[in-house]
Amino acid sequence: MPGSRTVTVAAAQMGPVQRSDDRSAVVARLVDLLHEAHRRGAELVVYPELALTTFFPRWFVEDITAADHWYERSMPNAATQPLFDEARRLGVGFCLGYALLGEDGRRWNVQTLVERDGSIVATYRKTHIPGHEHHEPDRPFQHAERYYFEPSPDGFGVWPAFGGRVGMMICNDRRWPESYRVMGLQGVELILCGYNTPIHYVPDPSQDILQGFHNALVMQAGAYQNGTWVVGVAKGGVEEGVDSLGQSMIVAPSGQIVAQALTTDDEVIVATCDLDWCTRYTGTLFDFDRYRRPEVYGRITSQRGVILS
Ligand code: CDV
Repeated sequence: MPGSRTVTVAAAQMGPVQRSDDRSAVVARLVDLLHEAHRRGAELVVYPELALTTFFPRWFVEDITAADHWYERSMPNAATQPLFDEARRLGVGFCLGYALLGEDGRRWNVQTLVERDGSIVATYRKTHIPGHEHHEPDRPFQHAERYYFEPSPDGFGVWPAFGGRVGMMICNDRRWPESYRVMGLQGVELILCGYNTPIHYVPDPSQDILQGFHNALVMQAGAYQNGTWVVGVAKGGVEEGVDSLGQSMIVAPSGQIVAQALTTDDEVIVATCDLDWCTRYTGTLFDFDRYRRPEVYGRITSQRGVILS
């Protein structure tokens, strides 16, 4: 039976964004997805990681300033203002992933959460940056995120928004249990996560066939073990020759998938998330205060790699 605190959330999956697609064309797609989500009752629309551009870390440039045009200098800006305006007019909030180039020249992979009245709740900077720092010419495509983005020093926050407690993470963050747990320890009820996941994992192609399984595995486990809703949103399909996973999903605190995308294209899925449902898990099996043993978890924060004992 639904509780009193519900939020209807849309995962606005996107198909590919090609290199030649300009911001205004992409923003028009985002507005179309917003309209579809609004028609279906959504109060919050979650877009993918790096939603405004193609996944540009697949190319390496010797001079990083040659990549500056992939980054936003501010948010909102002239290109994204139509999305902000339309969302506020409809009274729908959203979460948008993009690359940010700060005034200090630092580069971040971020998601900005915007409330229904158009106010910015927070901008989260990606914590776990996968891939490589240098050009690897033997790869079929680059994954040079570690060249293009710094890892955030902030960690994972949780903000009061949409009548609940909302956290954010970006793509690779979803594979790490620490991401969810740090938010779980702040009472998170709804985690928003955009992603770009190529099907072909160059360092170990045996994982290719498991991409969908691993995607669901980590988000379902993270949701269940922390008693939270998780919304994972892909940019899928064949983008500049690279086939990427769709399978956007909304996962309940039980770990069950309540909605999942059927295509790898622009597609909206919607679920009404009962935030009070979280306490069924955080108040029982995962009553952290009662059952956790932080005194024996010291290695989690004091150590990075494996130390053989
Ligand atoms: N954009 C990402 O962070 N992608 C990563 C890599 C490893 C493919 C991911 O975890 O999906």
